[in-house]
Amino acid sequence: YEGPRITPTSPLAAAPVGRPPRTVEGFAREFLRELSFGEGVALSRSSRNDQYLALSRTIRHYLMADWLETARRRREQPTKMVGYLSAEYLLGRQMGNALLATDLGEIAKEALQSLGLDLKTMRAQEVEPGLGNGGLGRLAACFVDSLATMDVPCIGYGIRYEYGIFRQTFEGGRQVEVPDSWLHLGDPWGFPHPDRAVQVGFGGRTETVTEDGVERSRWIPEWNVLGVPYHYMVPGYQNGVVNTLRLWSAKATQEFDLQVFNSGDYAQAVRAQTTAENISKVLYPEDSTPQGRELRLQQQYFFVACSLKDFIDRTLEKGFDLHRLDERIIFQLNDTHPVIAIPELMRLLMDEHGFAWDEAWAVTSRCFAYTCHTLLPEALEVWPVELVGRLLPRHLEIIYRINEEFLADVRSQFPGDELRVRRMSIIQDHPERAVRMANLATVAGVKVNGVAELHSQLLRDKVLPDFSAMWPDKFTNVTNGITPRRFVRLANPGLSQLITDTIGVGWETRLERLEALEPFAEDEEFRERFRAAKQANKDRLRKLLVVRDGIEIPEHAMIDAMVKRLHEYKRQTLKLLHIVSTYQQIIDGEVAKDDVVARTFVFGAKAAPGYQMAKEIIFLINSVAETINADERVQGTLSVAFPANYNVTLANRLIPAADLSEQISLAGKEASGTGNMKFALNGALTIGTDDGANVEIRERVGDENFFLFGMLEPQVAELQAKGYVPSAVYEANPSLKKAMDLLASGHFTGGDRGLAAPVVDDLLYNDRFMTLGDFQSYVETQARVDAYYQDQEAWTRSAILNVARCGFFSSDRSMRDYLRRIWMPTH
Ligand code: 8GP
Repeated sequence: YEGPRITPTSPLAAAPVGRPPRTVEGFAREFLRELSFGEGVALSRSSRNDQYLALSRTIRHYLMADWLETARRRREQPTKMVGYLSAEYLLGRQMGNALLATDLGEIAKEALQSLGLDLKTMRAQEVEPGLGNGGLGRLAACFVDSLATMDVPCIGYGIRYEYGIFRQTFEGGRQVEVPDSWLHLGDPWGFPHPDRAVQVGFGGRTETVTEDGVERSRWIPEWNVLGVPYHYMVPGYQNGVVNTLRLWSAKATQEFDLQVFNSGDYAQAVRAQTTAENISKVLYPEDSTPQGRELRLQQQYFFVACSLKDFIDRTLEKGFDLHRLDERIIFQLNDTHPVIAIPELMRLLMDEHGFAWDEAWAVTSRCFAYTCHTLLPEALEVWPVELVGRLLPRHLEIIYRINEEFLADVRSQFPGDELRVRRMSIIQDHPERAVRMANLATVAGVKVNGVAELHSQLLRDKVLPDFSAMWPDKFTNVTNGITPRRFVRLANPGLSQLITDTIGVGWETRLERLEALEPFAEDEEFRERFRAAKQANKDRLRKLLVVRDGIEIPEHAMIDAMVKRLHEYKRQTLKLLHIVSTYQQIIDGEVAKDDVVARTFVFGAKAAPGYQMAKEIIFLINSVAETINADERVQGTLSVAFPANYNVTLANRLIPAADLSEQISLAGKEASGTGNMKFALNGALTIGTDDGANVEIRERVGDENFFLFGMLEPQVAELQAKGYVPSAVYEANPSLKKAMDLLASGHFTGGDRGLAAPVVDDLLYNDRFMTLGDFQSYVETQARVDAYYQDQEAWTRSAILNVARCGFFSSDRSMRDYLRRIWMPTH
């Protein structure tokens, strides 16, 4: 070795890996080195998975120096950080994103080619980490991407579930869930740090002790688990910044094992281990519904306890005065799942750092902010007092005290208003005594935000009206956004190239620059290229669906896509009724097949395993798909594709290919939606209700470039109050009646009427989300869609304007809003 002498303080020791060479040859060499030294195989003997793992590690090397450097910079100049607390991160595949962030795509491709390998094949080997359910989890992934890209100090805290969201398969048209063992073939993007494990207690009791003449409560937990952190890189977009996502994995403590082992009960020892490790075993596959299971509360407490300890003991500089904690951190609570962090911080400050109650509360009430993601009252988490007391007795005491002091404030501000006190209490009495997590978050949070303008308004007026009356300034809005890196640049290379050719580089981090595309909507040649990019995306999708699902779709039909979790409020059934109605009109000769615009309806949707009605709807969609696709009378005009297991990877292929985006929830029910933004930014037109972020999309793209239909939220509320009778709507509307009757007739279910009945009967006699009430408006608007689509120049013009005018929906802008309105308002 000829270089300088290495000492513990030399720069080489701070970042011993240096930077691998950014050349094709250098990359190939790094890769081969990883293959032999990392995987222990020669290229000639390596499997595809060996190659995938070695390639991932090679790409990692290129990020490593930046990661260490970012961490060093943040340590040496500590500033206020964002601690994003989220039980879900729906990350999607990592490799493509890492290649984009490092700008190594071309180099990697050529290097692999020189070795006779193919980058695409390699990328396809990756199992996406599906550590989230849907929009809420994907939003967290977009936010950490944006924060890294903007060089904002952030740690994303969450859970490293061993099994993510289930893999969906269909058997006889019905959803069957298969475990998602995403770690099976290795986790090349995760860095385990078992040495930095932290211990978390559960159960037991509290006792009162007197210390220095002061009475204090103390928690004596009954059992403990270890939280082992796994670090994942969060690279900014080509800016040399790499932030950290810290996901916790549960492990049994040694002491616990030993105790039981020593008692001679081997089987019991192994069971104990299982109990502990079950905590991070599996993601709850629920979306917009609470899942009141003990294990879920364990998960929630487990990851926030690990995270707070990690921040206070490891991340914060030694000796920092915890009275000023809010100068170093703001914990953003992604929905109510991490809200138990509030009493946990109180406990840490009082029981472990000797703070008095008032001191601890002064700090705690400055360190948290809360984002609500729903409008469905049944989706607001409540935890039975009995359960909280059994699992977290000290926290229950703290919650009671917070509530006591809070209610005293309410009484002094609203004397004599005991009904209000009962509504606002953190503890509910009926139907069972339980902790209302949203109330706790609102009481303790510096800010409470909704995720789109309309949602934030309804949150103030309908979900938490008493709180907004008491603290009007606490409530704010931050409209959601999506990362343009993954959802435009990576997902849509054709359109991205066209944009760069037209307006130059840099739009990926300054998405409002897309505005510069606007004049090109009038440029015929540009429109032609725009259409060509869309057609190329459709071709890619068509090929993928054949290989992935054995589904064939026609080459030139309009792609009409509805992809999102299956939920009644989202109204996949409304889409289904439109399809059935169109089909019925053709087969009954009411319209000529050739007069109908050819469409491929694409669905993607997982149902929560316990959500029976959602599963019935999936079955019915598949039944309709099978019948229509086999019916010669509509061949070439109507087809329905429902690829199983819609996930981030499929979204990246499907969204860029779509012409029409279906955002058809009942007004006032979809908090925001983010798929709506992804579609618009990829040049699909939206047919949508006046709901969630649709409202803001329409405001920006203009009425002429958006197909609005359906009741507005106040009309929904009015009809609800008046009494909504779906069967009367059915009776009064002949085309609706025909579609419903056909659906009920057994035509799509092999003659068995019973199979369609659960869905049909619910629509007729219940229809909580007024599907039938919006049917007429929907089909009329779909007729306008058809007419407009026939004028391809006009359609393309509108599609271009959608892209040009939706720069606002970058998650970078969301992050700027959070920074200004919530995290660092004084900056
Ligand atoms: C979702 C909303 O349904 C969706 O409109 C929004 O775009 C997304 O969050 C991101 O903000 N909400 C949920 O998934 C949700 O509320 N889940 C928790 C209640 C369990």
